[in-house]
Amino acid sequence: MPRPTAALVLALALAAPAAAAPPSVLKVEPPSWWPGHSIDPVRLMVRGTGLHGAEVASAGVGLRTGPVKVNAAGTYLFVDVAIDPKAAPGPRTVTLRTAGGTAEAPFELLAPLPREGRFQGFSADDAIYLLMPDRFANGEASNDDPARSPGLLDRAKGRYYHGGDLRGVIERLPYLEDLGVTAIWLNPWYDNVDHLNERETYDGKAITDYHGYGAVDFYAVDERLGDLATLREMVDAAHALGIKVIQDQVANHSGPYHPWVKDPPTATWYNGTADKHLANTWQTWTLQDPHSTPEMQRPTLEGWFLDILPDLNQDDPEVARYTIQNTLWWAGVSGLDGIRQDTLPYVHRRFWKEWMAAIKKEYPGLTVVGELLDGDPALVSFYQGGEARFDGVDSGVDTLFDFPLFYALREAFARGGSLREVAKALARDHLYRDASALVTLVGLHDVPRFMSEPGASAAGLRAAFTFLLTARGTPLVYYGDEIAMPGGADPDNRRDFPGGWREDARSAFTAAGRTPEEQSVHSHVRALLHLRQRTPALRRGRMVNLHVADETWAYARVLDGTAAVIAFNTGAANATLDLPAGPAGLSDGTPLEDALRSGARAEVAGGRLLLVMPPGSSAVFAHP
Ligand SMILES: [Ca+2]
Ligand SMILES: [Ca+2]
Ligand SMILES: [Ca+2]
Repeated sequence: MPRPTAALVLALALAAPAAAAPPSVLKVEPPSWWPGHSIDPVRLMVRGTGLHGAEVASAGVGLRTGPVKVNAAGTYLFVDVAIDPKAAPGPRTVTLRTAGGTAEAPFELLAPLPREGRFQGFSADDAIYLLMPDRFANGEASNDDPARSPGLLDRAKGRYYHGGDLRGVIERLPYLEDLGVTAIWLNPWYDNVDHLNERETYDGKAITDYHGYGAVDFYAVDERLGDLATLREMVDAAHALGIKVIQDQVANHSGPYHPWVKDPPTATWYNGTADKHLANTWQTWTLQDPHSTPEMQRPTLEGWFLDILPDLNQDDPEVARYTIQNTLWWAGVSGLDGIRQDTLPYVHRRFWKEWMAAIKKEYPGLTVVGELLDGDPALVSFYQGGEARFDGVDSGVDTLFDFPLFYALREAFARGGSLREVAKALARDHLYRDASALVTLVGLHDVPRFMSEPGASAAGLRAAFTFLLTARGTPLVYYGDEIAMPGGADPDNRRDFPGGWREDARSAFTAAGRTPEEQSVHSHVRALLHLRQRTPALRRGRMVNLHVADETWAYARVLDGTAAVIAFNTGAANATLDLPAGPAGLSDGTPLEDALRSGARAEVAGGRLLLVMPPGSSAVFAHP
């Protein structure tokens, strides 16, 4: 027999079927779920290699799987898993089989957390405290410079990690309880990239994603902040002190380093690719313009933030399902109470409707506040749920941040503008289905601090807090504002809370560690928060204007025959306010006392209430 030629050997090799590589499993999302959940079956997304042609060989007791779908690259597999409502909690293994072999996908059935005291939602009865976990308090030094993500810690640099973490939050919960807040919102705790973010540079230098808004894993807590067990511990510890927890979620985009960017689970996972996509043009007004077209809206809905943040395509049913399950998973594993949703307008309203319906179905009490950073109340109100708007969509979103009011507050109380403009902002309340549900604020992480506004003073900040904590809405206190912390544009507005680090020279968490100015604001905010807690009219009362001028203003909050009268004088001289008592429901002889200034009294006489207001002061006159 002649020896085969080299050419023949090559031809034979090409003809022979290549032995398929064995499959592998790298990640299973969600990693766990619950029997008896409103989402059943749950859809698992398995990331791996060599998943072409995969079938489920076995799924474990109490699980039943549906058809399998694999992406063209063989790197992602989707499969529905129905869970027997009586299935016992515990680990399961979904075994996948291909021509090349088998691979095991770990999965777990969890026992649902007791509902009592969890999934509570928030309302005007609450006061929310926003903190950036990297910047609030450092409870664990061991995660400051982890082996997995070394070299990103530098407290001298505003855009590096500073070491704050969930343990630090747990340790400071008593401080927050004493301050009088009843809910905390943390900037995202998702796992962010473990190296410098070379795509988002400042002054030509790479920075870190210390802020948490660049997720590389939507199912993990960043290793610098803690882990899932610590998160659960934080939620339980907060609940034990009567403090609710609000998670910051981002449905619009992933971080630029998410593994999906190079290897998308489906062909339409993102709107575009890293190489070819629209840039976001921020034209949110086109989204509520009856004369707009889908073409006009596309860059705003599908463009990549800053041209670098990959825009998730919620029109891909797998993306929509992934995001809804992810939201419910975080709630279910932690027992959290509310969600702050980032960049709300940049996602189709019809997705929010679907997302909100899924949340309410499983957790009817849970509430969502959406971020629409705009000063136009017509635009912001368009997104509040409760009624279908002209586009036929009821977003279902519980509430939004009151940015239109925020700008008026900054102008009036920091920059020496007119109080009348604040009253005028409130005059737009009729645009909202429920203005009393709006989350009101004088600061947060995306704007320069109040104290760094031109013209700002501690007295102005105190007056702004008097308004914030006595007016309609659910007030939000940005960490550090209660001690008059200064700070310009991001990241200067995200300075470390003094005393949150063991090596700090002083601790503003204690009265002894505060400067007189810090203490003047802290004691004022604390007094107001506690007053609000014990005075239902300040939380739920009808708001009635008694007098409005440029430098003086008085309104009442009226509820069930009780009333509190709130007054301001931003001028440089004493002001006497002669107010009608009737609209506040106050009758002659009713004694009132300023809850903020001991000894200041007033009495209704002849249907009038006379208040003498010192320069640069605010007062809350209530029944003693
Ligand atoms: Ca730490
Ligand atoms: Ca990380
Ligand atoms: Ca988008």
